[in-house]
Amino acid sequence: MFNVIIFGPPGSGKGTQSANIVKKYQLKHISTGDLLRSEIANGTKLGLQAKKVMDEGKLVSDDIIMGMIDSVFINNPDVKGFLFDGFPRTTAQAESLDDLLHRQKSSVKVVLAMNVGEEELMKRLIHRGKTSGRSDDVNPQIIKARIKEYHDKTEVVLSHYKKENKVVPIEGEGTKEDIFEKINTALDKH
Ligand code: B4P
Repeated sequence: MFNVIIFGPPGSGKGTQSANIVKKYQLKHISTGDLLRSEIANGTKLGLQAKKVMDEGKLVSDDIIMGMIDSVFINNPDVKGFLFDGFPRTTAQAESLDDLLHRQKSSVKVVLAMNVGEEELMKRLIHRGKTSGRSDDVNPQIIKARIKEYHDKTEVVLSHYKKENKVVPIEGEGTKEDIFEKINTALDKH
């Protein structure tokens, strides 16, 4: 299996570039953010729990996230590979993912680490908030809390994959097309 992680702070282009990557490389897209928003839209118990946390800009618990990932694995036994978008966001999630893939005699092949400056992140998310209807994009304080949560809990996940030489840094500022070109070059080497 060809398993790829797209990694980066909120607003770094993970969701945007994922759409192009899954189309070109025929991978199954797993966005934990999209899965959570779908639970919220369906008004499930899990969705209600998650909404409260997401509206504070915090990370949803590892147990909830791993439960969702387990279900996607069970429902997609024959894929060529997964593109993990916005996951793993903690070291515990990264270790659980390693175990899950190991049981399938597979592993993470590449981690695309999107680099975007904080000013640009704020600009993009505030702009998206005008049309997205996402409650976590409209308030600059919540966006700042999400970026802080990234620095406090998520950035460290990169060291987990750096030890295994799997991280490819991608300059994430510029046109969406140019950034996709850089991602193509990185993935084609694998
Ligand atoms: P996510 O859905 O993952 O949200 P995100 O990080 O804000 O989105 P993304 O990074 O994909 O957006 P993109 O840059 O593409 O998470 C939302 C919340 O869910 C989290 O805060 C957390 O509470 C929870 N959650 C999700 N996964 C979790 C996990 N594993 N563990 C715990 N909690 C979890 O797009 C941003 C904007 O930039 C768009 O408007 C886009 O058009 C624009 N853009 C993209 N590329 C651009 C470019 N090159 N130039 C200009 N604009 C660009």
